[in-house]
Amino acid sequence: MWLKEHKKQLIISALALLAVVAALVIGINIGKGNSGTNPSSETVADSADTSTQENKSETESAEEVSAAYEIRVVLGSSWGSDGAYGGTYNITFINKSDADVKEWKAELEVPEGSSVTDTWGCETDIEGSVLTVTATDWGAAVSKGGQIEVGFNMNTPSKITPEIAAYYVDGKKQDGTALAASTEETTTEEIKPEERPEPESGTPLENHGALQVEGTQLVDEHGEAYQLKGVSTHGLAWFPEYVNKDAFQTIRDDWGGNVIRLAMYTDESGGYCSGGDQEQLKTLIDNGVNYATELGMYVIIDWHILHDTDPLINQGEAEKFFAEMSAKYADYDNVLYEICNEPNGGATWAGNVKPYAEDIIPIIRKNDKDAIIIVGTPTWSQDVDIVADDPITGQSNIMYAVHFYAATHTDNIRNKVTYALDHGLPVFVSEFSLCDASGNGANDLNQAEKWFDLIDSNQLSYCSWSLSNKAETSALIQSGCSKTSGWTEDELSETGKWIRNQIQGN
Ligand code: DCB
Repeated sequence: MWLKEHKKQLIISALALLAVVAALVIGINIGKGNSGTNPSSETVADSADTSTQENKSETESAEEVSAAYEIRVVLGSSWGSDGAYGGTYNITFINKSDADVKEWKAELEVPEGSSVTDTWGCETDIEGSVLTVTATDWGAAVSKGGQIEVGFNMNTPSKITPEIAAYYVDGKKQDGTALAASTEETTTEEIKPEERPEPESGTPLENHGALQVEGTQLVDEHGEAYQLKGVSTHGLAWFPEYVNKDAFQTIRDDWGGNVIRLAMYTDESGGYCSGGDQEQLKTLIDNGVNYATELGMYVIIDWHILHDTDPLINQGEAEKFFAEMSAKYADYDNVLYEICNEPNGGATWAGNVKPYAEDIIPIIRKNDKDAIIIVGTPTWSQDVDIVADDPITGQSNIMYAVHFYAATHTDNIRNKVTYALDHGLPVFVSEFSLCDASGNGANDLNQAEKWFDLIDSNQLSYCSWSLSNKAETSALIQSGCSKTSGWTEDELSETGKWIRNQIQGN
């Protein structure tokens, strides 16, 4: 009985083995048919072979892919509490392959009800619990061996670091995401002062050289994103004493600043076009540029329109002024030009500011081919959204001013900035303070924090109004202090202390 069963099993096994061998032989034959001449088997063989090839190349590229690209999601600073978290998320895409990447996107798992508030270098879309992050503008292309960091601010019901569910490179879904994706969390609180990197040796200018605009980002001579952080003088005619080398050095060495803005009013009393001593004003600018240059700092020459509302009103003087300045400082890598501080009143972008800029920019470019030129925007340099829909074309290294006074300008102006950045407009916060739009009144530090979340997450450059001891909230120096450099913390105003802290990165 047992033997009989055993025999039966043996026969079955033998038959199975035969079947396998037969299948293999057929398989080989089909394979052969591909390279052979039998037309009837060719179609079968072709498709069999193609699918094998496809499978093979898919497996191969999957292996290659997990080594070829790497994506990391890092939660930077986060805020809020149970029920409503906000966080800054940065996504680094590393191209380890030997081909340039034109575009990439990632799908992240997020809790339902999450919403993205700001983005940089990418666009986002949330459907249910899938957040699609599509790299755009300067974030999209990653040359071989290169890497790029894009990011966004997101509100979530709970504190999370999202997992990457899938990612795509040049339209092709990539495998090995689990391998490639890694998440880590850093919080600003965790970085203790003693763990901060040593300040770089050498001056800002020695280390970063001539600046350029790439996409919406200001970058240094090495192509690295670079943030200018510093202060604006008050009106040069009114507070000339702060244009001194020690003052600038205090801003550089004690505050950690790398830029000074020289504000020259055009139409207020003592203004360049309203009876001011033009030679004296130009000497102050020249001194300021030279001190900044000796200290290896960047310096902005600001044509501070305000009372004159429309830059076209003093256009003739502006043409002469910028022709002269750009000829004088053509070889200075650290000089930036701000051509109209704050258009306001009835000055529109299309009718006034843009035509003015299109007149002045070529005048500067004739002498200085590549300096950064900052163009003011309507409504006291707030309407960067309007400009984003109609930017100046055919020019490089152009940025657009956005100014804010935190106690007056809140979400709606921040939304304009986000809109502008999303639409590829490079913005520069060339003037701001923490108080109201008059430069006085109480500071709104809560709003100021919100502004700095936006500024720092987008690496925007900024200059704080104003380096003076005027008895107004925005003055950085206590009104009772007559020192013009080397201020102790006690000699700074509330604004001064807050801004110094901010520039220092605390
Ligand atoms: C800007 C100007 C700047 C002005 C500050 C604060 O103006 F670019 O020149 O500075 O913001 O208002 C102030 C000084 C005062 C000085 C006065 C001369 O702090 O010491 O006496 O300039 O006029 C803005 C910015 C925004 C708005 C309005 C003004 N706004 N503005 O949104 O309404 O009318 O000056």
